[in-house]
Amino acid sequence: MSAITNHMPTAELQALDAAHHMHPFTAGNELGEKGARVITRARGVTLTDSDGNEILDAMAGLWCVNIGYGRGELADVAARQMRELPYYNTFFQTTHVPAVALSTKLAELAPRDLNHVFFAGSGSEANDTNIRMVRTYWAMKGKPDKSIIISRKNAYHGSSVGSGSLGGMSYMHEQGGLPIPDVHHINQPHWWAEGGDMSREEFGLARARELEEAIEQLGENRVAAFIAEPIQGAGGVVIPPETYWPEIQRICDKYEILLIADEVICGFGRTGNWFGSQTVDIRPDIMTIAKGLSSGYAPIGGSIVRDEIADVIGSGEFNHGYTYSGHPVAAAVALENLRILEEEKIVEHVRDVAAPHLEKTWGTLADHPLVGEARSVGLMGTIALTPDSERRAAFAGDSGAVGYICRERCFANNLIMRHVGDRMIISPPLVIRPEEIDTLVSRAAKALDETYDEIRKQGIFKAA
Ligand code: PXG
Repeated sequence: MSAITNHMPTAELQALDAAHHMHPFTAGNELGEKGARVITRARGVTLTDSDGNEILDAMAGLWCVNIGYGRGELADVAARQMRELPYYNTFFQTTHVPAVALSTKLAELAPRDLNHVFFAGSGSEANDTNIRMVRTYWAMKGKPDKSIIISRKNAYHGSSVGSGSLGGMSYMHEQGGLPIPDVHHINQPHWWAEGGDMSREEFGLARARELEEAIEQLGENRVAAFIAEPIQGAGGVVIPPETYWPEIQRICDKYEILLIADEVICGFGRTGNWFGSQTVDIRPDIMTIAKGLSSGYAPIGGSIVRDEIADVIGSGEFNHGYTYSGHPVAAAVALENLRILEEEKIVEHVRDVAAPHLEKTWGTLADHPLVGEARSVGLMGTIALTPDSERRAAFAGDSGAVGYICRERCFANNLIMRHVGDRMIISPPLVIRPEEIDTLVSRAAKALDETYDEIRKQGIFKAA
């Protein structure tokens, strides 16, 4: 059976979409005026839209389609599982085969004594679990005052009330009464934008030490945990200086603060190891997972938890869970995804083939007159657009105006690349081949040329 290809004309779909479908992070009036891009099919790293355009998806959907599109094995597994047992829950001392198999597999893949999995339906839900779990852990150890979670500005940890509070996006806090109490944000290790005259190394240490200052100021007896992504994704692929993470680990150890690594983007091969924590060499107490866990073929997330924390939490009843925690179809799909990642050596492909090739070719974009830096780790890439790379200057106009133009030029060249402010970012499917990386980089270069021409024409190629 093939996918549904027979659909209404694009304009009709767009009109109905604008009339009835409320989109995340999209201004409603823009939808009405321009219409949404309708994606109908996908294979490998390539999307097809309702007008038949073939687009290279350099974002892997939303950082999640790690094994690429169109893997029929996952569809087969889902159909088989739906026939066998479409749903059962994992509450009140019940379980089912997919949840058993997936938690066992994750315990095997995760480093050290991260051997226990609490399932959720998404990364947001998993981070909400983490908030309640770390606070409950300390309360059960007789330290109920340890409830503050330290996070970072410009972090993204989800969109629910809890996870959105952990996140450091001020424009999200402005809507809906966030953050919840006892969440504290420190600065991010974003040297390009905020490093001033410091070297990368000095700046990395200075930003890590803000954690120590915050703990001392808030009181060690009040702080439960620190949460961070090994490499910030949605914040603009912020690759921290080498000095940052070792110092953070030292501080967490010294004050016995739990370290939560949000692996929702970095996990499952994105950085060239199974987990981003291995790439930056840290020892988290909890890892948040989602996205690449199922390559986005089914919604599933979770928290992978160390033995000691699971023992403490398990010594009583944790009054927490979701109807779809460990959903059998999603779990079976995730398990099949992990089989493919492992058997086809996709993480090794990232580490040994794709990431070195991307680093070399993506790096050449740094020579473009609009680009200040072009960096990548694994298959996460970032470029800073700037009118003056020497000074690492921002543009004079609104932040993000140039990035938006560049994103539109990417679309016009059949490339999906995101902008975060005036930073362009990529996170392609992990199965991308070297020749596809060449296509990606040459389309990006063309989009940069067109952006450069456009902003000079508009007279906005000016430093702040
Ligand atoms: N943690 C991290 C690090 C994420 O990137 C979440 C948690 C939340 O996961 P769910 O499954 O609840 O969405 C995310 C999600 C973007 C973008 O614009 C990024 C995410 C989601 C939507 C958009 O880059 N990341």
